[in-house]
Amino acid sequence: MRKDSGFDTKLIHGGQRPDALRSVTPPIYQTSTFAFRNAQDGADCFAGESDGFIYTRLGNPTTRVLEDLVALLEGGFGGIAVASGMAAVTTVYMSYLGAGSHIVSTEAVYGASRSVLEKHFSRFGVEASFVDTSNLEAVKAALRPNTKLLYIETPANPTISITDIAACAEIAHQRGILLVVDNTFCSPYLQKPLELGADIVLHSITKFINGHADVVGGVIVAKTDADHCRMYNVMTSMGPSMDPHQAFLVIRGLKTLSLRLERAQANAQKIADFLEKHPRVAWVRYPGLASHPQFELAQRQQSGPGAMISFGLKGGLKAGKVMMDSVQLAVLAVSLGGVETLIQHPASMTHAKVSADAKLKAGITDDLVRLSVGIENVDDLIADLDQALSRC
Ligand code: LCS
Repeated sequence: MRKDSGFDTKLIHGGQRPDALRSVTPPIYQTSTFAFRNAQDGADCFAGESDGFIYTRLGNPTTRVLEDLVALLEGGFGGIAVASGMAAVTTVYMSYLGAGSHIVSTEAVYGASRSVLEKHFSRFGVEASFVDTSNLEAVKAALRPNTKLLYIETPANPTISITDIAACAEIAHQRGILLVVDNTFCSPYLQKPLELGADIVLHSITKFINGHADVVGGVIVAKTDADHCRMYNVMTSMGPSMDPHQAFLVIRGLKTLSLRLERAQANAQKIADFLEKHPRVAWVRYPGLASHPQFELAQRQQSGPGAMISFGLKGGLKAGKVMMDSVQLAVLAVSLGGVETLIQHPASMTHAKVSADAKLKAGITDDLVRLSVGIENVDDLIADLDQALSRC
């Protein structure tokens, strides 16, 4: 494959390693450990003088294919595959935060990315501020001399608010700190944070990258060798490594990322248009609607609006509950980014552990219903939502 190949060519051929039996798909190296050729080979592997594999917590050939592939798609130095999206988030936190340090994060960040800082990292003396990172003045005002990371999630879960990655990179670099972007909602198909100036990008692989609601996983991609090395060392010491079978499934799911996302976002645009015109719907947040507060930024920063929609009903939470209980095709479940359409209520589900005050401040209102649009026939999805809305 040529270096300047297109995204889809990279998706199909990237990350491949030579295989002795010429296997077209990466074999599953379901082994915990690797035999050394001799004592010197073992010593060389441990000294880093040989690139042979040692032990699966430290690296595995199947997992390496996935790491190399995601790094290629994101345009980074190297990938680090881990057992869940939260393992990716906490590996980044563990690598750069310590007693007396501070992080500035998006106020509407995924619930656990926030609560792990508030409930657990705080026990080790880490401070965190959560601000509306779509407001650059608020970002600048929140930075302190001890701030080590600027961490943004864009679009944010579940408010779909959008943060200017390039502007945040400039702010972070002026202060000599790193910009981390959670790119879960877009995937590298729709957004390339490293090209926009970010230093680290991460994903819950559970979502669009795997895309089939059958694996939980995460990945981190660093722009530089030094940051990759620092986080790899933390990851292998703490041990949230990805299992090779899990990696195999993700590689298989990832191959169709462009096809899945194209279809899902075409469906999402039609559904967002439908919802916006519906008399029972109070508001809709979707980056493909001109009514989105950061519509222009989304057009500049993302190559498409994605497949995530948030909306509220005129009847508030009560009507939202009726709607969630009335859908017959959309599935009432958390998670997102799979081939099936999912509906959920963030205030009582994914963001239940965030305090009521913090939720309100972040715009995670009680009436907010979140839709992850899948690849079904859009007419069937709209008919399903329509019949559910008629009961609200
Ligand atoms: N980052 C974002 C933006 C997420 O949406 C999630 C999970 C994570 C990180 C953590 O990933 P995990 O450990 O679950 O792989 N978001 C979920 C959601 O909205 N519903 O269920 C999980």
